[in-house]
Amino acid sequence: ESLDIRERLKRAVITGDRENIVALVEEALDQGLEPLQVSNEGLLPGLEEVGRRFEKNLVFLPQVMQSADTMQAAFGRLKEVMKGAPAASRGKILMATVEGDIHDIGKNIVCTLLENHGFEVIDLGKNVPADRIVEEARGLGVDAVGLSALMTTTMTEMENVIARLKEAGIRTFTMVGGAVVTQEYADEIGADLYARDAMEAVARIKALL
Ligand code: HCB
Repeated sequence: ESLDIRERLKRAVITGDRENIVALVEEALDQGLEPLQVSNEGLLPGLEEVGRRFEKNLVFLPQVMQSADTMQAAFGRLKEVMKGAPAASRGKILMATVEGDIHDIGKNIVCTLLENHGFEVIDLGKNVPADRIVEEARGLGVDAVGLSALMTTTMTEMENVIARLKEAGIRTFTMVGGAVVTQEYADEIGADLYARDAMEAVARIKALL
């Protein structure tokens, strides 16, 4: 294969080549790419292309799922490599994809990067009811709650969660993100932070805590 490893990673995500993705990730790391480069220059462009093809009806849901699976496998490996975060915690962050939404690839990346920068992350997963988020935020005494939503139909649930946290008198910062979310929307629903991507999430949380 003479193709650049980034291009091969991208293609593997597009075709949903779960079998070979971990080997490709290792090859990229062996070539000296940083884990974030593997993600940002190989894997994510692949998933973006899948998203474009899905919008144009060129690929269908099973293929998107296969690509998503491939991404998750790749991230499983990257996460291992990125381990070794500083021992002292910079703060406790609760993360969740809101109720009704099962998109979690982006949230998982945010979790990994936060951990990598020394934050303690409690990941509640996807499709998490507001009740549970409020309960856990209260019980754990977290510094920030990061919410993720990828659909216009579910981003409104973030507004609900933020309102519920306030009602419950829980003093914590709130962060929102996910493909459809914008700074304007974050302001509108009273979120303290908006992050366009995982890097920005880390930078903004660091600036706040
Ligand atoms: Co899905 N899906 N999907 N999908 N899907 C989208 C999101 C659409 C935009 C595709 C489209 O139609 N154009 C669309 C939503 C349209 C809309 O509302 N505007 C859509 C739809 C409609 C659906 C279904 C309803 C399809 C159906 O069943 N007919 C269904 C919904 C199921 C449900 O949730 N109830 C569905 C299902 C799926 C899967 C399961 C096949 C799969 C998800 C697998 C998984 O996540 N485990 C999937 C995928 C993969 C996508 C696309 C192709 C990619 C999403 C993704 O992972 N992007 C997406 C197309 C697109 O987004 N253009 C499509 C990559 C990540 C890294 O980006 O934005 O999530 P991100 O995260 C970034 C960033 O936003 C930020 O940091 C991350 C890293 O930099 N960030 C945060 C994210 N969360 C944050 C939280 C914070 O607090 C701070 C920062």
